Amino acid sequence: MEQTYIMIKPDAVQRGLMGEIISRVEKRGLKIAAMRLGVMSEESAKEHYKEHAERPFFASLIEYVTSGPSVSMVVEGKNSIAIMRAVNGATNPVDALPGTIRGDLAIETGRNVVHASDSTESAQREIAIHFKDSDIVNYSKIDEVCLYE
Ligand code: YYY
Ligand code: MG
Repeated sequence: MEQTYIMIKPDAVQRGLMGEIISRVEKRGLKIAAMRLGVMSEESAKEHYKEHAERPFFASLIEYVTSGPSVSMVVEGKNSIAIMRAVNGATNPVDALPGTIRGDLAIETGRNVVHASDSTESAQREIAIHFKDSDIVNYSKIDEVCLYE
């Protein structure tokens, strides 16, 4: 099954939104295969966001995602990468539709509460930054017989 990397960013942890966000992932039918709360190291944050290294917002982005505890998850399911991008909504919450996490819970791009990998390559790269193979749990959930044709 396809895996994607999800981060509940530090602003969402501070605002008490972990449960709300995890609940949306679960209700959609996706499976959490790994999950950890911790303060992301600067090294991991810079590696994670290296595609943006030359952008003007890079320094503030790294400061933000390392500013306090965040939650890292590996989320699994058919088309989980595209589904979680849609669940999160547009990068700028102004453009994010109601019903999406950012469209319901965020105001500004620099405090947009969640991250989700944008492609298969990104997902594999990001999972490898934040998790060891042995952190990822392979298990079945009873609802899979109802979720999948
Ligand atoms: O993948 P996604 O998070 O939706 O957006 P990206 O374009 O990859 O940007 C990563 C991250 O950088 C974004 O979630 C917030 C921050 N950011 C910013 O602070 N200001 C911008 N103009 C663009 C992105
Ligand atoms: Mg991105």
